[in-house]
Amino acid sequence: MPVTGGDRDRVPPNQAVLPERRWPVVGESAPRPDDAPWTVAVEGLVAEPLILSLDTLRGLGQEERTVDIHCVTRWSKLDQRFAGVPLARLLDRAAPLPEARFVSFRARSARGHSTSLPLEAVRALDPLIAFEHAGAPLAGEHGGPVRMVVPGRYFYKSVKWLEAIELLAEDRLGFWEAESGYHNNADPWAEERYVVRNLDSRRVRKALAARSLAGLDLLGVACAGMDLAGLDATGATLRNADFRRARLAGARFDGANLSNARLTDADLSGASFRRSDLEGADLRGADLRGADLTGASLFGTTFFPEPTDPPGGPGPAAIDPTTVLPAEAAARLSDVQRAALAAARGGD
Ligand SMILES: Nc1nc2c(c(=O)[nH]1)N[C@H]1C(S)=C(S)[C@@H](COP(=O)(O)O)O[C@H]1N2
Ligand SMILES: [Mo]
Repeated sequence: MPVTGGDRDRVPPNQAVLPERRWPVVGESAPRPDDAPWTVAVEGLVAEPLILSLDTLRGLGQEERTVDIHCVTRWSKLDQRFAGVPLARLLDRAAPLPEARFVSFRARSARGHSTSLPLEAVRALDPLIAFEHAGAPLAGEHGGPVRMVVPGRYFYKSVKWLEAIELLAEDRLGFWEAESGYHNNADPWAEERYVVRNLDSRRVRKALAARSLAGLDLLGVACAGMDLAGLDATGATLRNADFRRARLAGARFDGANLSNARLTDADLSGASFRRSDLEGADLRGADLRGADLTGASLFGTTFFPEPTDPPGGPGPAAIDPTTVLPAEAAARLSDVQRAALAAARGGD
């Protein structure tokens, strides 16, 4: 999707705008099967706890909002039209107690999915309890009948299938924040994607010197420009790692988690990525000749420049007939990436 000059300022760093008709389903894709009528509760530190049917909730008065959504896996959609009830209206009714400082949003989902925000941020961001998108009821996979839409934060702060809103004195980390190290503040303009663990930097340096990261959990490890040819990173957790321009010829990343890792302009010739997670990873300009991506998860992976890239960025990855990239893996790529891949390989 070409982005005009004015729109570019509306796309946070390292996000790409999806074509209008594409809206990926991220995370859970259906609510918990449950015969009970759908209600939304406001509970915890409030003067007036509420349990509302969806009709009652709608009756509080719906508004339309145009919101830009930004997923942590690097896609954005601008100007999305949602309709629903401003959360502020519900909070006014429930009357949070003075000690309430956080809001936890819980989903009617099998794993009890949740996320949280400081009450102050909720007041500033003015989220919507949404029933409609683009003039139609929200699709079930996108959180219908009712979801949160929180502008100004990565989309993981917007729970699908809203069931309860709980006011708390202390924060309670949400599902992705607790399980997957997603950043609790989630500001896309500050790229608050993942929490970088407090690494024991000596241990990391030793592991890198020995070129063995196998099985280690090194969120956000910084390896830009390093010579790590032959690295063994089998089964390592390397989300958000920075391997830009690194020399990684013959490296083994089998079964590793490299989601959102930066591998631009890296030498990955002969490297092995079998069954690795490369979701949201950036491989533009990387040398992938002789690399093996069998069974890799490539949702949102970038190998080729996108029309939305600023000028002067990395070029296309070097992919040739010696690159093993089976059709099942390529099927998860975006249309733009898949077309460029087919062209690079002479149309297969
Ligand atoms: N209940 C529930 N809500 C959720 C999630 C989830 O897994 N379960 N994933 C979050 C994430 S990471 C994103 S990007 C958006 C995705 O919404 P979509 O599937 O409508 O694109 O929902 C958020 N809300
Ligand atoms: Mo997300």
